[in-house]
Amino acid sequence: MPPVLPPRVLLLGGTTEAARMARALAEDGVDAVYSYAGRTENPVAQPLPVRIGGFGGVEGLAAYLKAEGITHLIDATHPFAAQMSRNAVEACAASGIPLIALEREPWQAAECDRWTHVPDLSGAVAALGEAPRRVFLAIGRQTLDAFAVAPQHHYLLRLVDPPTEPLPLSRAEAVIARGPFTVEGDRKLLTDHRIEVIVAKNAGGAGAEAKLVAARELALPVILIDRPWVPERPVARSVQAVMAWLSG
Ligand code: 3Y8
Ligand code: NAP
Repeated sequence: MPPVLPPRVLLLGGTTEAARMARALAEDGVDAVYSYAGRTENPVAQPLPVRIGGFGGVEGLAAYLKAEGITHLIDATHPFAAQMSRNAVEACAASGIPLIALEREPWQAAECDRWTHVPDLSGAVAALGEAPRRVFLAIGRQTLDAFAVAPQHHYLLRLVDPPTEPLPLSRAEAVIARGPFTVEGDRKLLTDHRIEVIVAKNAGGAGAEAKLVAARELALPVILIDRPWVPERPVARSVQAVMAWLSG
């Protein structure tokens, strides 16, 4: 019987859940690497060795898994990081390496919530309507240009880092802040900027939920963008479930 090698884990991170996963792996002394895409200037430090940057598509990831002797992949990326999740499923299938996704549940509306669910960014633009509105566009930086077709609105943006080039929206102002956010902070942001509607991704999780609770308290409407499709794969809803999978 060949000796069972201890696991060597690649943790695809960039979320609150990934940070919790990193702490559990570090506390258990698991040999693991935390991976960031390199989207932000100063990502939060992690209690694991960190690598930053893309792998170079499916082939690049498969080569990394082999070169680094990875035995398990935990995909704890954001539900909207669909390309990364697709690549991970493909690379692990090609490499015969087990994969699990640590994924948070989508947010569910409460009775009193005024939510409109839309399938994608263009659905969100359409849901805003023609009449000019004061919009909190809480979707980050990467997909702002989808709203350039609706310049009549006043946009409040929240970005992790100061923009390095002009924003694609003429009537926009940006606050620079990194979550997790608080309800009181988001309630103040919404009232100070006289926001009439929020556009957000159905990210789930606690790190971005504050604005939805603040919107509920202020009886503001929310346009919520559905998650993109990701392929079938094993999914865990808790760090403990992933640790059990790892020791299984
Ligand atoms: C680089 C790592 C932790 C992780 C914190 C979570 C919570 C706070 C809320 C709003 C919504 C948004 C955005 C958001 C949140 C957490 C989590 C989450 C939303 C950091 C981080 C990285 C990123 C990338 C960044 C995106 C952007 C999205 C801002 C670190 C802080 C809008 C998503 O400028 C850019 O290029 C930013 C890009 C992808 C979405 C976009 O398309 O612009 N996240 N966010 C990760 C990497 O390099 O691999 O810098 O430390 C992580 C977090 N952001 O450690 O507790 O878990 O979701 N991130 C969304 O959900 O809608 C903000 O403002 O209310
Ligand atoms: P994406 O569109 O799904 O991925 C695009 C490419 O970025 C991937 O193909 C990969 O490049 C690289 N990449 C993505 N995540 C990576 C990671 N964790 N480690 C190494 N490379 C990564 O990704 P995204 O939506 O831009 O998200 C990027 C990061 O931000 C992820 O860590 C995600 O968890 C975090 N995040 C995203 C959002 C969001 O709204 N999208 C919200 C919060 C946090 P190669 O093909 O070259 O390997």
